[in-house]
Amino acid sequence: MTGPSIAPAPLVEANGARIPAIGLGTWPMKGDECSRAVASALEIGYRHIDTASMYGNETEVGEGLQASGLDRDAVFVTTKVWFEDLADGELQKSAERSLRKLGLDAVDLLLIHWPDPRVSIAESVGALCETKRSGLARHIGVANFPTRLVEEAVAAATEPLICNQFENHPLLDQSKLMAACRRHGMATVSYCPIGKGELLELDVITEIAAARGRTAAQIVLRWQVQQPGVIAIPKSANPQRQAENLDVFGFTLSDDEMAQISGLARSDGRILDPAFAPEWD
Ligand code: 1BO
Repeated sequence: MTGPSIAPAPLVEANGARIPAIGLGTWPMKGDECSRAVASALEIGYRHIDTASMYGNETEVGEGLQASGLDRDAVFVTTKVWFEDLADGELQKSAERSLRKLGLDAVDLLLIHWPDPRVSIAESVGALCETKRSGLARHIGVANFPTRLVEEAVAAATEPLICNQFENHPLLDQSKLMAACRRHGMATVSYCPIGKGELLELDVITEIAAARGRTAAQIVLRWQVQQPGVIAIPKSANPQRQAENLDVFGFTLSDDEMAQISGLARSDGRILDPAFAPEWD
């Protein structure tokens, strides 16, 4: 492997962890498309890959990691436990299955993918903490937890929770949830970070992009990572798009541009709201 073509993303510090501010999201990639996407992202300069047991692509993520030839410690790997596996004992088994598929001894970050009201936070977070103590995961955190459940999870945790991963983009106001995570020293990881295609066609975005000679997606990703403690995991299988998505650290948006982009939030901005989702903020 030659050196990366784009400088790796800066690290975000959160409760003892250091996480690259841009990662490759792998949902819903599968099969060869996924292993090739992971390998090309790592070649370009990504050092953070996000998967989940539910995505059905952990084996291919592992193949991409292997193909990169990078040292294990050079790449931050996240996986997640599906909400049907949160009982004590089941959660730990899910983590072990994920490690076998990924071909790793430990993941850098293990997340509860969605809360499940049928399993108490004390039980699921207790089991999650156990995976850290037993060495299956170097760090732990949650995903799709609204503020109320973040507070419960932090109170129940005996190991630091380093992040909450949730849908976050300019069309959805997540300021309350982000503030709660920051109060607890947690990073926030934005999935669907560039929202729907429609966002990239709004005048606010296209005008800033034209003025700065950047793509619309780069403007939105820059808005993400310019906020304290925010990490974004855009998905792309296209090497050129992957490179653009990582190349967002060589310019800064003004306070006015940041405010204009935040001002795009609207009440119907949420993209992903499955039947099993919790009551959102
Ligand atoms: C239902 C899976 C959402 C992305 O993690």
